[in-house]
Amino acid sequence: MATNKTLTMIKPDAVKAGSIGGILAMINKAGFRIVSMKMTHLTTEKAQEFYSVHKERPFFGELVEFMTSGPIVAAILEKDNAVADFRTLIGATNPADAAPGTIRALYAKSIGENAVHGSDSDENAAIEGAFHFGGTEMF
Ligand code: 3AN
Repeated sequence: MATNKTLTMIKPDAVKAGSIGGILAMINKAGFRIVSMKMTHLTTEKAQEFYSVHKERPFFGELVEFMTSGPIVAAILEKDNAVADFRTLIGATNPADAAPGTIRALYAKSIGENAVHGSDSDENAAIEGAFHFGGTEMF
């Protein structure tokens, strides 16, 4: 059964562009409840750990450099069918392919700097939620 939680990060490009408010408004309007949230700045070690599944990919170094280039906003979102519905809301990885009206279509610059992260499975949503939040930070 689909879990009702997913993990998002508003990435350094979108934070730098002043898009935190616009993106959070879209998230709320789409029916997600923000249950945990923080602004943080990933270290190289933490970014490598978060994206370890991609460590053999040619873009891994670039991805880690980008994700540590400035602060991010991490949040756990709750909604029925959260993982799939949030992937629909953010759009395709490459903003050039993202459906009109999606967060990446509106806010992302490129496949590498694509404004937001969304968990790709219920299992990863749980792992990624625990990566960013613990104890009293989780509701
Ligand atoms: P998504 O974020 O849509 O789940 P993944 O999991 O394939 O996409 O990729 C994780 C992250 O790696 C992307 N959000 C993006 O920042 C980066 N990335 C993916 N593909 C590329 C690429 N071809 N070149 C540069 N960065 C990439």
